[in-house]
Amino acid sequence: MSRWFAPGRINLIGEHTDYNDGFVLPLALPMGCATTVAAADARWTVVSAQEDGEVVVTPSGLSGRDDVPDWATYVLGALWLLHDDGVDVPPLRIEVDSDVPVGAGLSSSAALVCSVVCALDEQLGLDLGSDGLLALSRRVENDAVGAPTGGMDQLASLRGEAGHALFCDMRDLTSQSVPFDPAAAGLTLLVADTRAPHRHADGEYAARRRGCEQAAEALGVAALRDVADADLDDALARLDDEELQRYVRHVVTEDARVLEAVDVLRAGRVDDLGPLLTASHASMRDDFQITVPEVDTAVEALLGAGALGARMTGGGFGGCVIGLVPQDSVDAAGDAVRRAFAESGFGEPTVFTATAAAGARPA
Ligand code: GAF
Repeated sequence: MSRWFAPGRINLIGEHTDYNDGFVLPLALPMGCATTVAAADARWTVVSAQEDGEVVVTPSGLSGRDDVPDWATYVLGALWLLHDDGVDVPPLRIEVDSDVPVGAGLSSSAALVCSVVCALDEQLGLDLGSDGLLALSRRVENDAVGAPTGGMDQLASLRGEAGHALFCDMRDLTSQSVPFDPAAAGLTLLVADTRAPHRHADGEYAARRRGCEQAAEALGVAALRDVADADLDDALARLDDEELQRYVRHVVTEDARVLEAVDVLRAGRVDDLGPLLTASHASMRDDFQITVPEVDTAVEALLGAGALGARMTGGGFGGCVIGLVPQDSVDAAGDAVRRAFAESGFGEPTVFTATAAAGARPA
């Protein structure tokens, strides 16, 4: 039997830059998914503490993609891909239990997939290593589930380090831990889960990705990461399409903000992160156009209550907002978000504090 835990994540900064071969700066959360894998007789059974019933797959289902509920594809996907790769996957019972809220932009899916992949790696003696675990986790989401995501979430979940953010170069998939200790600067990372229903999030995500790829092609570069911040105006002048111009401006300036954020954290100037977070939000709202009224309201409320900076985190169209808040303003900031939501007629948000925790580990 093997049992692994893998965390959800918050992205501090660097949104929709991962699939543009760019830079991201996420951190692993204390919350996550624990997966237990044990040998079984004849069949493959998947059980979730958060779902009713069991999903049972017979040998034909291992290659034939039986009709299974959506959540179970995040688990069975790893088995299907290993089977396709020629790995002899023996019958197993897989139990998953997660405390990452679904649809909040905190990567419940990466926590689930990465904990399953790590537990399978140990149980089956696959010895995938760090790069192999990342590659298989990404394939589960991209190929088995069919979500065209960019790999940041799995990297953060697998490689996060307590007390650190993870600076990732999404072109070569290298990562470096960068100290992130807001408490030492008298600050708290506050999270407001807007619980806004994701509106068309999947289709809009795919559309942004396609737009970025079109822009890169029009500019004659492999990916938008190859447009230097200093060349942004030239690049924009070479594009006719107003929408693509906005996408390029977001991605190029966001990559530059990630690099600056890494510099300020390495220099121990956590408070200087604030303006970068707020600028990132403005870019997501005005240029990439992936925010919704709930997240904009939460950001304004946090800033109005004294946050040094605030932004939506994750893929967008709902989900969570993060704020860098002085420790003595934490209660007031939470109250401000709840009040603003009540005044706007939105549902009640959930507000909590977050720290940077370790990535996937045996549980
Ligand atoms: C989602 C995706 F899964 C990530 O790959 C990333 O693109 C993110 O949205 C936006 O930065 O979490």
